[in-house]
Amino acid sequence: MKKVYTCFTTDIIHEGHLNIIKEAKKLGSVTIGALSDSALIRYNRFPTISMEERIALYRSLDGVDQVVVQDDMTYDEIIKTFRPDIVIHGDNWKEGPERALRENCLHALEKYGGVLVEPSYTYSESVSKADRQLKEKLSMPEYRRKRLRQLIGICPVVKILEAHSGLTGLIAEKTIVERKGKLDQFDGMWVSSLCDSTDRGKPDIELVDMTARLRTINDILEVTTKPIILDGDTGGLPEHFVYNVRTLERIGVSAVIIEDKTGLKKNSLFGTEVAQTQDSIENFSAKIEAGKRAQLTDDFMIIARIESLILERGMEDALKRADAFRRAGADGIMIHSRKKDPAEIFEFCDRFRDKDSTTPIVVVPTSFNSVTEEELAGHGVNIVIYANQLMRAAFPAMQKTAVTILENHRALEADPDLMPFKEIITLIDEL
Ligand code: SPV
Ligand code: MG
Repeated sequence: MKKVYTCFTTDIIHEGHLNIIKEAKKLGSVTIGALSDSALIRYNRFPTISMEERIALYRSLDGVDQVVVQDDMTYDEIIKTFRPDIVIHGDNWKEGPERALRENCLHALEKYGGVLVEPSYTYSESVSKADRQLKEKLSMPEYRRKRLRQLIGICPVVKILEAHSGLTGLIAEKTIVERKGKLDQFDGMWVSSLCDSTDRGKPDIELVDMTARLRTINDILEVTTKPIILDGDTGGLPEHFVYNVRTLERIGVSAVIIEDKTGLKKNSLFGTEVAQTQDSIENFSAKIEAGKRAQLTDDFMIIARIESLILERGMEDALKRADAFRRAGADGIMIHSRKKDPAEIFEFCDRFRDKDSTTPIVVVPTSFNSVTEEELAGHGVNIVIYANQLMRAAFPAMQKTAVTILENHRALEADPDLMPFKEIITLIDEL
């Protein structure tokens, strides 16, 4: 009896999976690899059921002889240990970033003469419906909201990209790259006050009110499934903040980050060039406490952002505040800096981690952008937010196009820089 192996990355079994098992069964005894959570979220989507439930689900299928765990999305390790005679996979992985996994699999099989069999991928109404149902489930508030905490538990570093519209949300949701033979994608979205304001042509001074911010969030919620972190500015009055916590929690936002400033807030990247007032430890702690009391689920996170380094109040002040805000109930600490060199961020993280090994640390490497996610994780950082790069990419591109059309009295010269609309709309799901 030949050993036939396939890897499943799904929470829902549809016709396509059953077809793979049917084809596999014709060739020998069938083993299914259940991809681990950490590999699954980089490769595909966040699981809606646990690893144990996925294993039980695959085991219950007719024709399956055994289920094993595949720890990594690449195949070399599992192939080396399990030595299947045949690996079976739908032919859809011949295209796009998944090609790298196929090559890795072929290479591992080649070493001992194993064979890859690739039946045609099943494209059908029921397969696409199952896919839509899974996405729908992932986008529901009760699933989406808790996902940030789950990701912190699974990933060495959670990667968040700024989104300020449905379209930028789709970019954060769907962009997948192949790097060093593995696939990678963002884990969630940051709704930045700077970009949400800029997109409306307004300054980042808490002028765009919560009603407008909620409209942006809703546009993103409508078309995505990944978790959202809201930049909540100062959180406003504690009496208002508590209502906003409830609203955000209800609609499925995972976290709000509020910064310890008061009065007229200006963007942190201005630093001390503009007048900005830091809130007192007592006031800001009281705001965090009020927010935590208002919260009804265990999922939602209120993250305290410390502006001491931005405002040049020193490391000791930053650490003292981190300790106080944590004691007030903050679920995480964001430390911000506008230095090019990440040294002060590293020092803060190391010293904070000496005393507290668990509270999540969040950073926004806009100024200290040469630092890698791996380096930050090495200093205990849990969440990295790319806070404004999409907006900064779009603005000069749009401006250049406007200039080119004006200069030429026609659009032809701008065309080489433009994406055909046909390509843009491939990002947009149709029902
Ligand atoms: C934002 O994105 O609005 C932020 C981060 O608050 S920063 O602009 O770096 O202050
Ligand atoms: Mg902001």
